[in-house]
Amino acid sequence: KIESTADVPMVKSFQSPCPALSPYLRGTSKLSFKSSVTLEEVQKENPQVAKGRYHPMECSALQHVAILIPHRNREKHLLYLLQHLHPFLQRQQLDYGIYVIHQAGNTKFNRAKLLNVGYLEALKEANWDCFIFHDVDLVPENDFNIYMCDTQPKHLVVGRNNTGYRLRYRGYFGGVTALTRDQFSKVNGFSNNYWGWGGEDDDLRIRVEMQKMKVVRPPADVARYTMIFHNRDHGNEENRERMKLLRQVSRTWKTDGLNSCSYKLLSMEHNPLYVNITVDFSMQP
Ligand code: UD2
Ligand code: MN
Repeated sequence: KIESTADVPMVKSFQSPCPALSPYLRGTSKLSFKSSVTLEEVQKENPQVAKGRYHPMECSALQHVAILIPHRNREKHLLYLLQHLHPFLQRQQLDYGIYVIHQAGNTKFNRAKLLNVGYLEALKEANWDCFIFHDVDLVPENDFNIYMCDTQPKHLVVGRNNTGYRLRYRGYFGGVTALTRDQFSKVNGFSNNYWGWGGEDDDLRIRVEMQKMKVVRPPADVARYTMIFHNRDHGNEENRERMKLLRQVSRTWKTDGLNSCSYKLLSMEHNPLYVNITVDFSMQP
């Protein structure tokens, strides 16, 4: 009988935490998009990814990060993004999972509500620390733009190619943002009431500021993205209600958000490179 186990490590396979800055980072890379790329090719390039998830072998990652991508009818953009994002996140030594939240049917697109669904569903299968809310058409150019959460909500897009890499306006919070599980739940997530293009990102910023949190951004030379060219999608026409909605946030945020997000989950498929969540919002007003 062993009297004392004090000197015996409890877990044999204990790994030390990954370094604060990954040794695999390269800085800026020249992005190229090959229109002939196929899902099979991207899968072959990423044999270490299974069911959309990856974790470093050499150390224990500092955060568990879920990447949430709202999607409908942008298959090619999704392929380009997966092709670039998987190696990018692996160079950052993250424990991550990619979720694509697909809106079924032809009802008006609702980016914010899709992201609420992604948050709620992803937390049902893993204990994520950090959520990255990510447009399908934005590809990060510099891997020093770290996909981890901060002590404050983080906006990862300072600039992009088609706007001269400059911040579009003060308070701009669109494109790609990173909030911890607690930061996002504190603001009750996104509003569910923005149908069509625009406003939902400003609404989230207002929620963040109302909780006395402050948006932080990486340096401009790091927070750079290429937006794959596109026109406005059918079913995502400009939301003319958005200014009105934005004036009401202080009255509505408590009852409109994660706690009121109703949807019909049609399927949840674990593909090799991402988890695909398909939802139906058509019964919504
Ligand atoms: C800007 C913001 C975006 C959002 C939007 C207003 C930037 C870089 N991005 O994007 O975050 O606030 O304005 O709503 O400032 N989508 C589909 N299928 C569709 C429609 C949209 O998949 O039919 C998804 C897709 O992930 C896309 C995102 O929604 O990237 C935003 O839509 P967009 O790219 O048409 O809007 P954009 O570029 O003006
Ligand atoms: Mn876009």
